[in-house]
Amino acid sequence: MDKRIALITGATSGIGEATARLLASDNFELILCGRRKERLDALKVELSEHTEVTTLSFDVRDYEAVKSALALLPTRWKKIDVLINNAGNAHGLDPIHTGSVEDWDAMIDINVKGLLYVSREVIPGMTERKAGHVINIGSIAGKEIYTNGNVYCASKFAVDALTRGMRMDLNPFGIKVTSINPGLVETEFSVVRFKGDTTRAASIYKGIEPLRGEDIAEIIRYVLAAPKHVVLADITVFPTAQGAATLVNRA
Ligand code: NDP
Ligand code: 8X3
Repeated sequence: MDKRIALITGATSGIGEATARLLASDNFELILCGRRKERLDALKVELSEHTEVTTLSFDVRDYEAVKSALALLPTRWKKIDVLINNAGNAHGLDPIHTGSVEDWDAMIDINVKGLLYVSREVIPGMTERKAGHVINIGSIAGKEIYTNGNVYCASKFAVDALTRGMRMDLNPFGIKVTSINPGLVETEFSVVRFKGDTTRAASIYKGIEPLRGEDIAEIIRYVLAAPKHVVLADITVFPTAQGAATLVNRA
């Protein structure tokens, strides 16, 4: 069977990086994206032992950069079978009346507009070929709202709406659309949310065994292995210690 081409945004860390590692050993060639070029280069060297890898370094907030990076892909890489919209982060955890406008812009621009920009450049190839699979990484924050989660939750509720909209719009083309909505996954996520405060970041996972990027990668592998007539539409996944966005059973 021909290898499928998967484009992963946010492949420099966490869920995206773990997914790149896992898919490299499956039947996939990889387009790895992120801003940190040195990490992309290192991952390319590592994974090239298993499969063909190319990298694209751009900021998903910059539509012109997204457009030109994808336009400059060599023809053989343009037939993208799987788009994994994973790039995203929370910035801050503040009440609505004191939140930072800069943080709000980052979350809306990266998690919502960035996902749209990449999708706009990749999906037309899929509709033309009448084939493809889009996997959007949402969050439990796109299903439930928690105190001080306000704008991050809004951005992930938007991802949920966009995923459902995509599934409808792309239905005539036989394109699969999946959303995966994790609870607590220990990655660089909380370090970014708390602006480098590693102690506060670690406290989020204290007394529990959180999910790891690898757990989400395994789910992505499973989703991609489904037969042609099967699509896993919407998956929510928690660590066993978590019962809802804010219900965590700590030791
Ligand atoms: P990480 O911080 O470990 O990874 C985030 C990734 O997104 C990095 O590769 C980063 O790459 C990329 N990224 C961030 N901003 C931009 C940007 N402006 N342009 C391009 N790429 C960007 O976090 P996770 O792996 O945990 O997060 C991945 C996804 O999972 C996110 O959408 C997050 O919202 C979601 N999620 C995470 C959960 C968790 O608990 N960790 C739970 C539920 C959902 P670089 O900095 O190199 O650009
Ligand atoms: C990340 C999970 O609970 O921090 O999306 O919002 S949470």
